[in-house]
Amino acid sequence: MINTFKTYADRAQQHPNACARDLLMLMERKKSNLSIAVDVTSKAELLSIANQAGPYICLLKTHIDIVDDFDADLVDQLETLAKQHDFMIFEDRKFADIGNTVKRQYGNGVYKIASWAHITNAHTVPGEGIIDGLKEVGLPLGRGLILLSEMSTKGALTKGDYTVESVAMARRHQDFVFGFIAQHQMNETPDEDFLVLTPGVGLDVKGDGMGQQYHTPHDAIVSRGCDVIIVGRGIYGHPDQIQTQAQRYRDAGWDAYLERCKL
Ligand code: 5FU
Repeated sequence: MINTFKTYADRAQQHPNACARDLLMLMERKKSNLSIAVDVTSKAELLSIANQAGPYICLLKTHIDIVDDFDADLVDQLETLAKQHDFMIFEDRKFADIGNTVKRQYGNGVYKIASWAHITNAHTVPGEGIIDGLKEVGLPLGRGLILLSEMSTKGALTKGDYTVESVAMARRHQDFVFGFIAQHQMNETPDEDFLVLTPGVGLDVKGDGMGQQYHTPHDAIVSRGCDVIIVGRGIYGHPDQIQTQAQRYRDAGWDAYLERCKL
C-alpha cells in the first residue's frame, strides 16, 4: 500500500486538492478519522445526534432526502453545529445521471446540496460527463467530490474494470475529485494520494441481512489502507449511547491510524 504510513498532517501539506487538505488538517487537529452516517428521518433526531456525536467526528454524512420534515433551517442548524464542533458535511447523494442533469440536482431543487455540503459523491456509471457537470457547480464553491469505486455490499458490481476506470477518471480531475468510497486504498504511484472513505464498518456485527458487510475499524484502516471510517447504525442504532459509541469508534479508528503510521 502506498502512502499509508504518512500522517494526515504530512499529507495535508502536500495534497493538490483544497477540500482534501481541509479534511486532512481537520482530522489531524481533532484526532478523528470517524464519519458518522446519520440515517434518521426526523430533523430533531438528526440535529440531536449531530450535536452529541459532533465532538468525536471529522465528517457528518447525511442522506438529506430521507428527512421527513426537511427545511432550510435544518441546513442552517447543521452548519452551525459544524462550526461549533469542527466537522465537515458530506451529503451521500450518489449522483448517477448525465452531466447536464446532475449539475441541476447538485445546485438547485429543494436541497441545494452544493450550497452546504463540503463533499458529495457520484457513481461513475454514466462516464466522465458526470464529473464535468458536478465540477461546474462545485469547484467555484470550493467543494470536493468523491467517486464510488467500490461499494460495501454483497454482490456489488463495482469491481474489476469498473473500479479501474473509476480511478482513471478521478486521476483526470484531481482539482475536484480527491478520493473514493471504497473498501481498499486505490493509489498506484507514490505521487498519488486519493483519500478512501469507507462504509461498512462495525465492531459488533458482520452484516444487516440486506447485503451490508461490516469490517472492523482496524481492518479498514490498517489492513485495507482506508482513511476515514463511516459508521451508521453502530452509533445511531444506540440512541441512548450516542456519545459512548461515537467515542468508541473514534478511539478504534484513531488507534488503528496510529498503529498504521507506527506513531
Ligand atoms: F456507498 C456506500 C456503500 O458502498 N455502502 C454504504 O453503506 C454508502 N454506504 C452508506 O454508508 C449507506 O448509505 C449508509 O448511509 C452508511 C452505512 O450505514 P451503516 O448503518 O453503518 O451500515
